[in-house]
Amino acid sequence: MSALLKTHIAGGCHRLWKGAPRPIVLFRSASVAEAGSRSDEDHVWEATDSLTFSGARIGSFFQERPVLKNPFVEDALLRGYLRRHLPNQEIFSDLAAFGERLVSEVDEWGRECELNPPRLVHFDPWGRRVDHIVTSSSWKRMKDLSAREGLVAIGYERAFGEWSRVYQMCKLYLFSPSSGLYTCPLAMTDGAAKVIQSIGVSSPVEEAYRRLTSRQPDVFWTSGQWMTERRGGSDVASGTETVAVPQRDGSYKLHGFKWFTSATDADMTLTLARVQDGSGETTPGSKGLSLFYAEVSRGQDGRLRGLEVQRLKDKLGTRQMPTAELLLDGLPAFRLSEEGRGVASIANMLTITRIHNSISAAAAMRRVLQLARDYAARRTVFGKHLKDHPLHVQTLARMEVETRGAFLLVMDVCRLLGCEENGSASRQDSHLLRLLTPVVKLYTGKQAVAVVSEGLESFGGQGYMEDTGLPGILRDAQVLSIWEGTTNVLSLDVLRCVARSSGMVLQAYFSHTKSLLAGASSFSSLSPAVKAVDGAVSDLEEFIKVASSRGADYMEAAARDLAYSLARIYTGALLIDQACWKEASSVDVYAALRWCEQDLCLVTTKQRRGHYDAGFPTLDAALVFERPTQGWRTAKE
Ligand code: UCC
Repeated sequence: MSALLKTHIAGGCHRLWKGAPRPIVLFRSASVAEAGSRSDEDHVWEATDSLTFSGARIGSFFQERPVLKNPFVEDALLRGYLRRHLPNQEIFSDLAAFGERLVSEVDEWGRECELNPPRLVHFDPWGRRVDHIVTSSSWKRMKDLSAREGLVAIGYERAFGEWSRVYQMCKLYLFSPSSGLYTCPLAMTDGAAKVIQSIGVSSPVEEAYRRLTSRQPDVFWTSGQWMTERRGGSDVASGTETVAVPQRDGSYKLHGFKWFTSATDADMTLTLARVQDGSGETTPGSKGLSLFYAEVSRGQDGRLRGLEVQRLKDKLGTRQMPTAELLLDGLPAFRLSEEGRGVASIANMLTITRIHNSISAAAAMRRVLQLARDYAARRTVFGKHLKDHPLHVQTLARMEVETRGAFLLVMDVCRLLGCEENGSASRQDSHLLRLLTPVVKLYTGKQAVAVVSEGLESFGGQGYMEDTGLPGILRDAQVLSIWEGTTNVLSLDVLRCVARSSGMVLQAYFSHTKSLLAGASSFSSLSPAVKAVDGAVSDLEEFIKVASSRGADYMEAAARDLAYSLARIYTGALLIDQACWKEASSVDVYAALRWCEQDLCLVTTKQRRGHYDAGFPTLDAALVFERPTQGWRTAKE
């Protein structure tokens, strides 16, 4: 044994010596020898300070970290898109300067928000209930920055007409990955301003509107959106228990429990409740819901008026931002909608927050790619930089195609929103906006998780280390497919808007997609992509024809695949259209070709395999809920 150990130690030292730049002098450890606890052959060696792995020295190689560069300057597609649609020097200068500030200052604040998450102080030192949500100084700085940079205001000032939304969302796209999730309160703030605008900017929300859309930090307010209750967040119609008790002055007091309220440090909120009649009864279902406006304020005793913060949520990600359970205990509120029109009235907010969600999804993909790209030029492995390994670059290229597709899809929805708000939208545009809003949200949410996860892998083990800041991108991405409507709920929303419009939204979809393809007919380099999208459009039209005669269950079984097909086909057409632009590069063409290689019309593929036929739900259920066969029972069974 001792002989073996000796050989092993000597061998180990020999390897180190060989690798070290200078000869190493080895000597026997005096302390061990003197203690006499080991035989003479049990040598323990110490090294002189020329050995690089000794004492506090941990070797001389340190991997360079990925460096964040100006995200506007670095983003070829974003710049190309703006040059094509919004070639305005003022906007370019603003975005370039903002990008610089993000790198030099704001990104660090975002990290600080993550490292110093909000906490809830229930009581003051003397035992009085205060329910104070303590946030970091960086979180507060984000609010000032958002006001000054006009991150909500740009959409309402409309200085660039129908392109104002695109400008605003491009700025948010740059901001999002550095914002420490401040984009969440901004999404709801934007949504609340939109709801107020659509209902009419008048008392009692005139002042709120002015504040939500202000560029002055001391005036600017953020809004919450309190929808989810304990029964769940998807089926709002049956899940909402909150009641609104009418007051003599025409206002209401709200009583209920909100289970998820995000960015709960907001100044005001929009929420849903059921108005109680004279005998204390309420109307169940969607028809009983009305929309309310409430300010978050404190009484002279320092307590929140009509509100208690029960606890902060312990979440997988988005920890930078307070999410709370709230007891509404007589919260003073004003009814904004007609009675029973709550869901329809808050729908405008959902449209805006779902678009913000998609922006954050595309932005997360872009951020991880920018870092991975930088890292690929720094990290050497198997004798060369990562960027010189074709397999690594192939993986990044596939992520890039997804990211480009997501960007163009979400920007097109922003374009449509801008047109609608500017009064320049055709009926076709409005139909498209309604259909594509759930589609872009559900599709980009899923893409973000996949691309960001792949992105983390491109950093090897470092991508899994919390203190690199990289895992946080993945944790935060996971929420994008959950809040604001899960993938399945939004797939059903697609069906709902098809039915409510008697198919008009689909007509608009087919018509616009075909018009995008028509512009590409003379580009031979794009012909495989055009052919693929063209074929997928025909398949989808055929699917709709067949499926509409098969009943609601059939359509519901196909809903998710239908939504994915709508996203892939439309995005393919957008990539082709971008590649036809006179200043497009060969890279734009390549991206379009790559995108269109995938199964664009997934719903037809699955239909051909009978996935939506009557027997399949039973088979799926059998697969999911299969019980082990009996036999060899344990004593407890
Ligand atoms: O609150 C949450 C977290 C907050 C954080 C947000 C930050 C995001 C920032 C991202 C950036 C980082 S999570 C809350 C999540 N919950 C939801 O999103 C709700 C999900 N469920 C749905 O979307 C459902 O489809 C419901 C609740 C809308 C279904 O309700 P109903 O009552 O069954 O709806 P109906 O009967 O289908 O529609 C009622 C009315 C109709 O209008 P009318 O009566 O005029 O025909 C519909 O056309 O509402 C209209 N409507 C819509 N309009 C319903 N959905 C929409 C829509 N999407 N767009 C336009």
